[in-house]
Amino acid sequence: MYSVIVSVVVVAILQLTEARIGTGSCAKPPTQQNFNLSRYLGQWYGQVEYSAIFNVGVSCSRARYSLKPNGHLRIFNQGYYRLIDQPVSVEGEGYVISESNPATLSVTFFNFLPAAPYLIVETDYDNYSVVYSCKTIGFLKSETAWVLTRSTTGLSEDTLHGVLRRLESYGIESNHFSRITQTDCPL
Ligand SMILES: *[C@@H]1O[C@H](CO)[C@@H](O)[C@H](O)[C@H]1NC(C)=O
Ligand SMILES: CC(=O)N[C@H]1CO[C@H](CO)[C@@H](O)[C@@H]1O
Repeated sequence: MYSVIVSVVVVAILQLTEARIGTGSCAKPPTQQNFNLSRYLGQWYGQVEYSAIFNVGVSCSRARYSLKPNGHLRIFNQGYYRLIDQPVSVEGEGYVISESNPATLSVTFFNFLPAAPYLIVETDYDNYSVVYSCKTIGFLKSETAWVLTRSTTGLSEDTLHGVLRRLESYGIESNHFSRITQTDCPL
């Protein structure tokens, strides 16, 4: 029971710290055309992330996507918390809300936490993916975004800049991104 409470608290903190809290409305980026969930499955590594107000020193962020028997997406996120010198992992579930919009998922990590939209803005499946998640709570918004890559090396600087410029044009500010360390990962 104690460990359950600890992980719930850690996840709640993760959710708060991994998002930027701001005011105004969420960006409305386009999503990947003809999104194919099967091609999206497998291992991804975070290259950059919309950083939180608090820098809690997460490195080695990675996500593994697989299919559940019910057709929903199983999301397994891992990272390493330098601050507490501990690996942290959290499992969530996502599903496509409407088949007419296959790259828009609803994702939840614990039953008591509200589900958040999860938009796959663009992906080529083999190299990179851009994810945007934003939820408004009254006049506040909680917003986060990642560039995920299939390799720990990540995209080249030029390609990454191209991606961040496109995000900027959708109102997702590139100066809010910070780099995720993917070396010396004790996971
Ligand atoms: C999605 O990708 C899988 C695996 O590459 C492929 O077998 C399937 O035909 C694709 N589905 C569509 C609708 O393109
Ligand atoms: C632009 C780019 O890096 N493309 C690579 C994407 O991944 C495939 C499969 O690993 C490579 O063949 C491409 O060169």
